[in-house]
Amino acid sequence: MEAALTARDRVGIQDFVLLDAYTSESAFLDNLRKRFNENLIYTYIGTLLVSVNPYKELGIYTKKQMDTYMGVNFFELPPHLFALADNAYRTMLAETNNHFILISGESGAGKTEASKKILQFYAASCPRTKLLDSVRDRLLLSNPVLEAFGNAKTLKNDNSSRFGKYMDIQFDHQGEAVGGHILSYLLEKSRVVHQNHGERNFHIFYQLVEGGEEELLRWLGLERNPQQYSYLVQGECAKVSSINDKNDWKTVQKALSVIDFSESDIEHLFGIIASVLHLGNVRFQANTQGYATVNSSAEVHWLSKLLGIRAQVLQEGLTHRKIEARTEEVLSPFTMDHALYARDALAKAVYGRTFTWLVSKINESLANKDSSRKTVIGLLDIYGFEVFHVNSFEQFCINYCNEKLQQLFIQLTLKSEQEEYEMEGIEWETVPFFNNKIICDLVEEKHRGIISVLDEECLRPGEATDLTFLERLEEKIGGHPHFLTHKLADQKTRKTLERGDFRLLHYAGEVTYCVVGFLDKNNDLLYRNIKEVMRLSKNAIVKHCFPSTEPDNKKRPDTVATQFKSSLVGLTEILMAKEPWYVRCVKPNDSKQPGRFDDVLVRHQVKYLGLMEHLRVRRAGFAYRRRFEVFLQRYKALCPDTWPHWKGSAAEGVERLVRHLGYKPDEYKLGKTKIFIRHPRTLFATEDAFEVCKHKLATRIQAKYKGY
Ligand code: AD9
Ligand code: MG
Repeated sequence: MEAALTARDRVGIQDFVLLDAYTSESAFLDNLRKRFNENLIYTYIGTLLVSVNPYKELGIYTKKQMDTYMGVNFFELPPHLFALADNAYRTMLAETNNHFILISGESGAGKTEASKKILQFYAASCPRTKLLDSVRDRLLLSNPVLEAFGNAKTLKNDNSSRFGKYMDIQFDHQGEAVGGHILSYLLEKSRVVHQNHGERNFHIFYQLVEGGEEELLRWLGLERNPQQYSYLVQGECAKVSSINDKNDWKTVQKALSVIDFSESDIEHLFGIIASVLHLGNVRFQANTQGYATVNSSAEVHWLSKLLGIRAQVLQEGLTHRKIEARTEEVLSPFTMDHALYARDALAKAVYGRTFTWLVSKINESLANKDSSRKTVIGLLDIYGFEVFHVNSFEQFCINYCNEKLQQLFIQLTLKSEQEEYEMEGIEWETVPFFNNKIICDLVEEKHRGIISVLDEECLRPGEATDLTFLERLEEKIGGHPHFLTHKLADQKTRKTLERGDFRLLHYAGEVTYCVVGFLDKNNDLLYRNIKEVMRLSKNAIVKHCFPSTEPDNKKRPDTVATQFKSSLVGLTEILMAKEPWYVRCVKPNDSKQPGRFDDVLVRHQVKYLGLMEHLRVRRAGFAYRRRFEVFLQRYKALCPDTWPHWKGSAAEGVERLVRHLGYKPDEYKLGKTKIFIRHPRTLFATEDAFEVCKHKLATRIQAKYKGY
């Protein structure tokens, strides 16, 4: 007994629900720390998995580990990501419904790693046929490709996701992975042309320059030195010790060939990457009238070759815009500033559209041609909440996205769960929680939300500036408790805010945003004539990305923030139609170090992730619930009163059934339409009894027919 206690003391408790001092945040933290120090990074709150980033390889994701967790009841083995993945998978098969796994946490907390491990688990675990091995490989290899093009080193994470990703893994009725589909969300394009100090551009650029074969580089006109390229050196950290660009290049090459990219696709794809680098090195010179002319013949030569567009046409496109004079269109020359702006806008557009093309190409390769019914498990891995020294439009979008996911989590767990108890007439003492809907509304509400105000300012070209946007915000939402500016702040707080800043009190903490660039980035303007120039390209991908059917600038497309907002509404709808599973990732320290557990940092995350509230609801609530009809139908064979037919109401049938099974009064509650079961172990016992019963029945039927 003593030995057992010591062990428990050392490794903590596997499921917070079983923690004695469950209401204390300190006890929660102690348990998490204890486990972390023993390299036990996973802990449950019921079926929710809390994961703490170990920042080191733990050897817990081997094939052997996968086999151990396959098909085993959730609580029978130590907590693991694989247990959650396996449970979702088996529930999907048993109930023929769709599921999703929401992986959340701040930047660097381990979301992307978790999503990759889950995918690997599915690839390894489901039944294998030779034919479908290729689907499996493609699903797995889509990751390194998308990471190369969509991830980058930031100050928070050396492999930070700069796009949101939702991936459906499709399974047939036998549980075989038969296809997939990826949705991507708002790529941080501005990184292509600008990186903050200590950050890099997207990995693919460095991979190509460091790892590309001599012949390829010669063909692309590139030198094997990132320092040569203005788009690669602004962060002054082209080399990162944790990243091996050369090896990653090889992985991406292999992946591209497995995912059905043809030789010519690959040629065109790297033609584009090289073009972006050349474009970044294009310099301008002012002519006698002060207008910009291109002063980079070598770069233009390579751009012309790689894009298949005549040099003169390119130069004209880079230095002029078409404007409409009364009856005709005339070319208006750019000033120097304008030319640099237009060049960067083109680089961002080409890269951003190529990324979209890449996702659709991967989707073609993952598509399952068979139309028979499939069920899916969706994996959501987005960019985590982030706060830098200076925060801009990109952080605003990323943090807004995190607010939306927190809102979804609240809706699906804390809110709806408690409402359900009330609706079902089950006695319940409400657990209070912070509902971040107020912040979501502040950002997205029609007419008075921040995005609406921003869009309105974007409609006043020439008049509006980033600062007038700030003034409008002060006018419209000045009194909001989660919004603050220099002007609105009290004297003490004012010192922490610049005049061009606004501060949002997010669910995960305060973030001060600098308004510079908000209007431009939201407009994401690309002049019509440069689009027309791109349309002439002989590079098939570029041509595809700039179709002639594209609405021109006269019809205003939605702004970036509005498009993002709509895509998040779409995502929420997709998720709401599925059964949820949660992985909450926690970052143990800010220095990306193994073995360091920073109490203040972790406590803050435990708070804002709503883990204590979740625990309280779970502790007091019921882990499992099913409609009477469904429950009765599944287990009716376990009770002579209800087998084979039950004539009374489903509610009465369930009552008879559970009484026969010996459920204790505190183990379950009967609501108006559903039975609620407090602990999973009660249900597991019933499920085990059902398996035995099924087996007996089958044997009896076999014996009966043997006689004939
Ligand atoms: V961001 O929001 O995309 O910036 P993520 O995705 O949450 O962030 P990521 O999964 O990329 O973080 O993890 C950051 C780094 O932590 C990884 O590159 C690994 O070095 C490290 N990590 C994360 N999870 C694990 C793990 N389970 N085992 C070992 C890990 N190392
Ligand atoms: Mg990530």
